[in-house]
Amino acid sequence: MKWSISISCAATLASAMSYHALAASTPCEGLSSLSLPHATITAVHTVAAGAFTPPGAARNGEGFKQLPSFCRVAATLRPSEDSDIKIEVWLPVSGWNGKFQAVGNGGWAGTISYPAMGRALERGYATSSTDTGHAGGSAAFALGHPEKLVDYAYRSEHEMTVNAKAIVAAFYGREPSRSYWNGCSTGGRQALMEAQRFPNDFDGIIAGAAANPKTHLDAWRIWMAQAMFKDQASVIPVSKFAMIHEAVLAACDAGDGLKDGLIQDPTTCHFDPRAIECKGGDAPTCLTAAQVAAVRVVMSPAKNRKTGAEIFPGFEPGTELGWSRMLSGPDPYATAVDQFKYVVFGRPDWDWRTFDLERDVAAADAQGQGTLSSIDPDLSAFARHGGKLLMYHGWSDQDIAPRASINFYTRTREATHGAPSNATWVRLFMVPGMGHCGGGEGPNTFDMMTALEPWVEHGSAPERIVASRITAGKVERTRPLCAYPEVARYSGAGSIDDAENFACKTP
Ligand SMILES: [Ca+2]
Repeated sequence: MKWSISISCAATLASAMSYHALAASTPCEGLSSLSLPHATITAVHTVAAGAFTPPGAARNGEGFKQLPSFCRVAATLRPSEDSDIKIEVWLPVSGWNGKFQAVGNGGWAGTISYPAMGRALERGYATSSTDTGHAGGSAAFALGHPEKLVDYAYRSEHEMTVNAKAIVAAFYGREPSRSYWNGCSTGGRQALMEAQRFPNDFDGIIAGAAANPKTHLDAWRIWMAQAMFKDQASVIPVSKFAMIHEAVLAACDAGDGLKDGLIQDPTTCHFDPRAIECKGGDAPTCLTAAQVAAVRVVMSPAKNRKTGAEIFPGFEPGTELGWSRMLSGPDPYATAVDQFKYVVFGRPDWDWRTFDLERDVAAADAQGQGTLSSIDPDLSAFARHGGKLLMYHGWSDQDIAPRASINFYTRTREATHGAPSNATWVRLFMVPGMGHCGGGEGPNTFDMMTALEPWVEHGSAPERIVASRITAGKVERTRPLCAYPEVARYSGAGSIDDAENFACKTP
C-alpha cells in the first residue's frame, strides 16, 4: 500500500530539524523530520490527484476521486501520558488558497473526518482533522481514562490546530493567512469550545447544530426516550410519525403567512396533539391518550421538576419525520446512553430505566459539565481577537433540539462585554425544515464558508444566506436564511421557490 511505502521513504531523509528554523518551504516527504511539541509525525506521502482511498475495508474512494494532488501528513499527539491523538493534515501541492480550515467531528468521534477534509482540500485549503484521541464510535474509551476524556472534550482539537498550523508553515514556508474551523454536531460543540477556551486559534468559526451543553443534551435524550419506552402503552409506532407530521403541518404551515410545506418559525406553532387523539380505539390515524402524553414530552423542554429550570429544549413541531432516529426504540439513543454508562457512572451495565432526570443531570454536571460542555458564554476574548462566529441550526433537527443554539447565542450576546458590538462578530442562522446538519424537507444546501470569509477578511457580515433545495441534481427551491431573530417573509408576488421574493424581517 502506498501509504506504508511512504513511511520507509521518509525515514531515509535527513536528521530532525525544527520548523522554527525553516525559512523556506519543505518538500512533502521532508516533513517527516519536523520536530513538534507533543507530536510524532508517523507518515508523510504525496497523494496523486484522484488517488486517495480512505482507510477501512468497507469504504471505497468514491467522493475522493475529484481531489487534487496533496501532501498527506499523519501524526500522533501525546499532550498527556495517556493521550493517543491521531491527526491528519492535508496540504494542496498546488493552488493553495493560503488558508487553513480545520474540520470537526460527529458523535463520540474516534474517526478522522475524511469527507469533510476532502471538501476543504478541494477548495484549496490546507486542512486537518483528528480522531479526538481514541478509536471507535462509542464512549467506552472514557472508562478509566480521564485524560482521554479531556482529549475528546477539547484538547485534541486545540493540539491538532497548533501542530497543523506548524506543519502548514513548514510545507509552504509561511503561516496560513487565515484559520477557520468548520464543524456541525460534535463539530459545532468543538467550535464553541475553541471560541471559549482557545480564542486565538481561529479567525472564523462555523458552529453548526452544536451538541452543547453535552451533558444536558444526553440527559434530555434519555428523559424523552424514557417517557416513551418505559411502558408499552406510551410507545408510538414509527408508522404514525408521518401522520403526526401531517397534522402539525395542517395546524401550522399557513400560520407563517405562506402555505409551502414548511414552518418558517416553529416558535409560533402551538400544536396540541390532543387534536389527533383517538375518539374510539387505537388506529393508524390517531394517537391513544398515552401516546398523546408521549408527544407532549417529546415536544417539550426537559425541566427540573423542583426548580422549573430548563435542562434542554425539546423537539420543534415539524420534526416528526425524523423522530425514528432517536425514538424508534426499544432503547434510547446509544450516544446518550454511553454518556451515563462510561462517563458519568463508569458502569457499562448501567440501565437507562433507572435514569432520574434531576439526580442524574446533577451527577453528569459534576462529572463533565465543565469539561464536555462549552458553558461559558463570554466569548469576548475571541471577539477581541477579531474572531467571527457563525452559528446555524436546522429547525427540524431530529438529533439536537434547535433552541439549544438560540440559547447559547442569546446568552453569549448578553454575557460578552467590553468586546466589539455583538452584531459585528456573532450571528445565528436558523434553517426552516432542515434536519440534523442537513436533510429534512427544507432548503438545506448552503455555503457557510463563503458567508464567513468576507466577514472575517473584509468585515462584511452575512445578512442573508441563500439556501437551495436540490433534488436529483436540480434546484427546486431557493430561500434566504436570515440572521436570527429575523425570519424570511414572502413579498406576496412571484415564485415562492425563488429567494428573491423573500425578505428577512423581524417577527
Ligand atoms: Ca409555511
